[in-house]
Amino acid sequence: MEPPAANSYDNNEATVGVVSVPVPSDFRDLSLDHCSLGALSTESLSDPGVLSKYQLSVEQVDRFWRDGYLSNVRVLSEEQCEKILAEYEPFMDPGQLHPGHGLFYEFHRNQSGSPDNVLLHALGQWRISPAFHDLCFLPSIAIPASQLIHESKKPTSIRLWHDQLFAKPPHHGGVVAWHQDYSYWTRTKPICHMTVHIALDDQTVESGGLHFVPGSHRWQRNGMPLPITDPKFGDMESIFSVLNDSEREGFKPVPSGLKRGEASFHHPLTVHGSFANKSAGPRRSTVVNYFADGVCSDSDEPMMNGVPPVAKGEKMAGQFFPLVFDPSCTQLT
Ligand SMILES: O=C(O)CCC(=O)C(=O)O
Repeated sequence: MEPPAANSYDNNEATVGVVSVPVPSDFRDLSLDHCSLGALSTESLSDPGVLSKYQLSVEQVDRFWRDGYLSNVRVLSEEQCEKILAEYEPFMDPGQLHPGHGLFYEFHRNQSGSPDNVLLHALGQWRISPAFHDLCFLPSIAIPASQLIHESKKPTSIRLWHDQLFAKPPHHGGVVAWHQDYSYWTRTKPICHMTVHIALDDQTVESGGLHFVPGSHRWQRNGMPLPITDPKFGDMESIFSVLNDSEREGFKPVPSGLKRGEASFHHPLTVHGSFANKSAGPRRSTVVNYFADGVCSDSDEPMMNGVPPVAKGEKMAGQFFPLVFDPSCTQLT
């Protein structure tokens, strides 16, 4: 077997799930800023020209609701990818802890715990980095998310839930076991959520690109998702322990085929996952998760590390769940 390449993802000692690093008092927590800072774009979500530039077609919206996902939507220019990657690099380097590191909701330098299967996974970079902050408010992402999030297929107000980083190093980048996102989100309801997965490198089967199981957004257990089968994300096959016969038969994953700067949008129940990165290049991506305005808390526990609880039954809102886009204030139909 080829020896794993030495690189910055590998320091298992630096694995921190719950982050408890102090943040300097003069470091600005960007969760206080509920609109674009101009780090990636000057386009405004209320400009009719911007709306028509990014609005999805009826055919794309129908395809999303038929398959449970829509892939290959261009959301970033090459220049925007470069800006994001410049702010991504310090997060991957254990030698230089970012001053805002303590604001991550979670930071796993290697979620699997195995040096042969390395997956950097973090939540909350929007609080720390202007480019990642602005990604959550970017018209090319927020407008399609608003169009796709509600089964009525009508544009709907969206709030930020959280963001995520997924990075796999060359040659020994880890797998992400098949899962439904809402299995991790049952502390909020009803199910009206959206995941936007943004590729910062071309994704191929060899590089561990994202795959979707078409139609699996209909797989439920009495209105609830499938159970979590591997919290460390390392065991691809674990989901089969909870699938019924017809789900096993319908389990036909399709590669997303994302190119750098493209996004896929997927339903919170769509089963997805990715294989190991065996290629010579890194496979870096970032994710923005939204829910529809009106989604409520279903738990009195804190929603994320460092985030105060939202009382059960209360609407999700406030500093950590900003309103990103309200189509009723625009001409989006
Ligand atoms: O990067 C991956 O392969 C997994 C990403 C994922 O789970 C997601 O985008 O929801």
